[in-house]
Amino acid sequence: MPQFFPEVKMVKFEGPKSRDPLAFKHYDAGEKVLGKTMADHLRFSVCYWHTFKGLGSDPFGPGTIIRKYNNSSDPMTVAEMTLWAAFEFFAKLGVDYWCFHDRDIAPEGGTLAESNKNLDRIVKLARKLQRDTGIKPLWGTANLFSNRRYMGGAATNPSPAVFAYAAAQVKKAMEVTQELGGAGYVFWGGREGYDTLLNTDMGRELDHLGAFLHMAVDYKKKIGFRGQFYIEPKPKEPTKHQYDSDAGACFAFLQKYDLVDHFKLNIEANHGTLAGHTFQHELEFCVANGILGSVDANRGDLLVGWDTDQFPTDLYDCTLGLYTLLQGGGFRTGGLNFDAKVRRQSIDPVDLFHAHIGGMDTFARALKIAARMIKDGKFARFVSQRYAAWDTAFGRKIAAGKATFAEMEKYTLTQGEPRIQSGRQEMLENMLNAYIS
Ligand code: XLS
Ligand code: CA
Ligand code: CA
Repeated sequence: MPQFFPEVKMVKFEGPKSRDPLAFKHYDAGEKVLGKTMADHLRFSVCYWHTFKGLGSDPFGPGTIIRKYNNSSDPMTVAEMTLWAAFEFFAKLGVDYWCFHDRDIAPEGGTLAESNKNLDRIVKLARKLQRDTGIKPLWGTANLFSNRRYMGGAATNPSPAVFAYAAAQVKKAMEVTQELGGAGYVFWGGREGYDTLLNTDMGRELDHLGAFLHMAVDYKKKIGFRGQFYIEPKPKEPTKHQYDSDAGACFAFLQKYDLVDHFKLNIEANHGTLAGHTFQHELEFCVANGILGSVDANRGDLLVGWDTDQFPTDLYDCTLGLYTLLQGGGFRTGGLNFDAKVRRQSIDPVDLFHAHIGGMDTFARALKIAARMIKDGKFARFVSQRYAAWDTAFGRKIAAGKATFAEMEKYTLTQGEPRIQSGRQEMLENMLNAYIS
């Protein structure tokens, strides 16, 4: 096989003093942090769609990036070459996981049967490359948003025939993910939303989405797929409003349709900020409600304000995210998947390495900082002191749901004005900066 990244050898850990841009300064896979290796905490994954299929197109122009593995007029040859390139990249970077959509790895054929045949051929090669390298899917998924049949959504399409096509596609994508030993399967609501309510029956569409996910749960049981199901929130883009708009909306949906036992969430940082939240907020909501699953690691751009999917380099945000994640027990089936793309002027293959090395080093630093914050326990102590009065007999009775309004009135009439305390936000922020510097 030709080498697609000959200019890069295996990426190694050289420590913070290294000046080699193609070496890790902070990510040392085997280093133990809070009793677990960095690799086991962070579970890095490379995404197929941006890293190997993204060629830098934007609404103003076509792609700028030319890749050697695209150099054939036969789509199946391109698919095979791309897979070889991908596994060379995963191995050189030293990640254990990858993520894919069905249509990223194999081209769509003229019929569903043809598409499935293409997929089977590529999956056979993927199994061989996985065996050679030991790399596995963190999760798989189906692309239910690119083909024009899905313009009005997939599970929420006004046509049951489109619903059926989408279900058939997910059925196959689940089988393939299982065959490759995937640790999970993601449902991101591609075009499950609306552009105008003038043509949309929202209640009906939500019911259909619930039915679709129940069919997936049933099929999972039927084939014995043991991977974790995830829903990935996003508030808008491509539709004006996506039904799975944020972690809160997903949780309400899962509860209403009795799906909460079968799904966790895949939180993407840039989707959180598009929803008007922070990355940490979305994770904190998941921890508080027992639905923390996996993470799509990236960042947006404050000034562009769109789903720019940039590589995560913001140490502050990553530290706060990991602080919450570690307190929530860390990843089980999930991991940090770089759902991020290089900018369209970053046209060289080596730019893909710079991007991933930067993201991995940022999270490795963040992990060490968050671990120190947890070990020292200063923030946790502050929070538990702030709520200490809830641990008294009076507080516990209210929290247990055993108190009444009349008792509250009696208490207030006898105790008078409550004593209030400072939230100490600035002190805490200074403390955080001291950890980060
Ligand atoms: C798009 C989403 C998508 C999902 C997988 O915004 O991030 O890539 O992660 O379908
Ligand atoms: Ca994503
Ligand atoms: Ca995104």
